Amino acid sequence: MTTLAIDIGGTKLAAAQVAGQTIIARRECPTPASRTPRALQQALQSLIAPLMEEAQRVAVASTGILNNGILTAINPANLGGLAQFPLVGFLSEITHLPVMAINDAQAAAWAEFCALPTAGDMVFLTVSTGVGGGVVLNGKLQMGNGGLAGHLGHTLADPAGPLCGCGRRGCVEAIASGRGIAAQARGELAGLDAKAIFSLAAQGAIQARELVAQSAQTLARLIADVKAVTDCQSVVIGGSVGLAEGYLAQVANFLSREPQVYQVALRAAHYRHDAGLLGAALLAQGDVS
Ligand code: ADP
Ligand code: BMX
Ligand code: ZN
Repeated sequence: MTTLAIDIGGTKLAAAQVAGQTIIARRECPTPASRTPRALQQALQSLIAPLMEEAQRVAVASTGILNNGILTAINPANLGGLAQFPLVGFLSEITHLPVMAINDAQAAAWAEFCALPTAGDMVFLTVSTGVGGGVVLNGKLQMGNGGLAGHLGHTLADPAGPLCGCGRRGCVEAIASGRGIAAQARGELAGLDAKAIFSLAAQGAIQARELVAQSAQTLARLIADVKAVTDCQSVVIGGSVGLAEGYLAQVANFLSREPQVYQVALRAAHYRHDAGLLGAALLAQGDVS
């Protein structure tokens, strides 16, 4: 008996067969960009088909806000313009299994808390297509009344900064995320994605290094704010930008320049790129730690 775990991100869809805390099989494909749900439905259907055997339940970690099984984007640009999708209804229909779904960063926060439950209050931040967050206080994952809790990427970093897809100006996400980094690239870097910009930064390209540093500095300021709000004992970083070589060290360096009261233990996600998948599975299985 396994849990079919699905992670819907702004860049990639991942699915896995999970037994206990172990991933037995895993598949991945790009997230389709379309304002209509059809493309996402088709991509999900073909992604999960080979993993359905023996599945007892479905657990989804998805970018966006999950409320009553409906996926709503706070930043529709991260889902190819798709703003609303009946996620749980669709997956129940095609799998005939019980389906639970929560926000991707909230799910990842739960997995990371379970990996180190003695670490105390914890905040997870994913720096990926967007910037997402999940908060675990007193051993409880905070989801909020309508699923919005932990959306730390949409706190203000710079009132004069770039417009965010959520409608606000200068959100952390608009500056620090993979999409945000790419959108700010100019000249010879224009049109490149964050992965390519990170490679050029590693080769010493000045603008690329500045974009990466600006992201890391923005994240460090967010972490200081998070410490002030939650007094958490640790902050865990995930996502492909967050886990990129050298990124966490830059964040730690910028954070160390803030006053002592804002200092907090920083670590990379124990489950790396699978934290969302595992967190959703653990929540669906009812595992507490
Ligand atoms: P998702 O947002 O779908 O969960 P990821 O966590 O992989 O997916 O984040 C996607 C973002 O990370 C994209 O902006 C991509 O360009 C960037 N990215 C992917 N790999 C790397 C890498 N090795 N270094 C830096 N950025 C990366
Ligand atoms: C956005 C928002 C969050 C999500 C975060 C990280 C949407 C579609 N998503 O802030 O709900 O947790 O991105 O998502 O509004 P990812 O795609 O980068 O993993
Ligand atoms: Zn925003």
